[in-house]
Amino acid sequence: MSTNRICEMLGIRYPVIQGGMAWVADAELAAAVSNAGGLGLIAAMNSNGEQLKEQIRKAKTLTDKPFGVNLMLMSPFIEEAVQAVCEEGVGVVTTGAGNPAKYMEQLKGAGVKVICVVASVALAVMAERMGAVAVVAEGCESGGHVGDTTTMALVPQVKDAVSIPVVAAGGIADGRGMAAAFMLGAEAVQMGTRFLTAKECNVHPNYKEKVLKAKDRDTIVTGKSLGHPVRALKNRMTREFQAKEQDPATTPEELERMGAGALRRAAVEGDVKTGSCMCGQIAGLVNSEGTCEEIITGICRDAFALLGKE
Ligand code: TUI
Repeated sequence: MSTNRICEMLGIRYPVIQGGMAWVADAELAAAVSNAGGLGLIAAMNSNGEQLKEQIRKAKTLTDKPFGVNLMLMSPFIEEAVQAVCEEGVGVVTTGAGNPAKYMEQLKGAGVKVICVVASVALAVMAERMGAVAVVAEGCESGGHVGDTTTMALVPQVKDAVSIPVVAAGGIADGRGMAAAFMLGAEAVQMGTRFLTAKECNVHPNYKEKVLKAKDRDTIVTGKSLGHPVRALKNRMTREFQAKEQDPATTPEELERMGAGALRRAAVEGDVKTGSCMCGQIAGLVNSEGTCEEIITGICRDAFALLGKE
């Protein structure tokens, strides 16, 4: 298997990073991805400092391989999460849903490698200047909080704008997608939706089943009017949210209230009708469960065969 800058800097075997899925990516998923040779991530999103430390310690008991934490910059607990990551000696973080400028010095000072998830060339350039070791160029095919540029258009433009390695995300779930990403200049891929259906993923079974059954046009982006567009599977929640969003009488506060707790409702409680089942457009291609090891080795084998690499 050929290696590259991402594998070398992160100490991983395969250039595959797991998406930092809020309410989904726990210590067990992160450890399973890392044990399979990728980079597993614990989502800090919903955890305060103590809860995050617990997950980090748990992951350390489940794997001796490198793993990281995803910092969701809109989290109410972001300061505590950054502190916890520094104190626990986590080797790498990915940051998303904002500009991590405020936390860069603290993280770098504690020896944490920072990989910024970006949806634009401008933020990628800023990330490199701030000392990020890599960027994840995340296209709007992704699930969850999205920008508005596709992976196909974003990855090569980010690649040309920075010298640090680029990781492609959004719409990738098999060897063809990974090979295409490499042709666009990426040195690794980040996948969320593919790992949502992993055997080791503890998302509620109702949510997993909905992703496995989804077809190509089953996702929708809502929340643009609030400034944080989110891609999720169409259901009663997205229909009602969309109707409210189009109604001029609706206040932003009303929409925020509708959105609050919706991801937890789907991912933890399994309410896939009134909850938010965030997932990417590639869900239509994801039709079977598999272990993290099967997912990672299968995708890399197919991608490297297509690319003519060992
Ligand atoms: O962050 C993500 N994906 C996410 S976060 C999330 S949790 C959530 N729940 C409810 C509402 C909103 C979020 C679910 N999925 N991906 C990384 C990502 N970052 N995508 C887009 C961006 C982004 C967008 C704007 C990064 C920076 C940015 O602006 C930066 C600036 O200049 O302030």
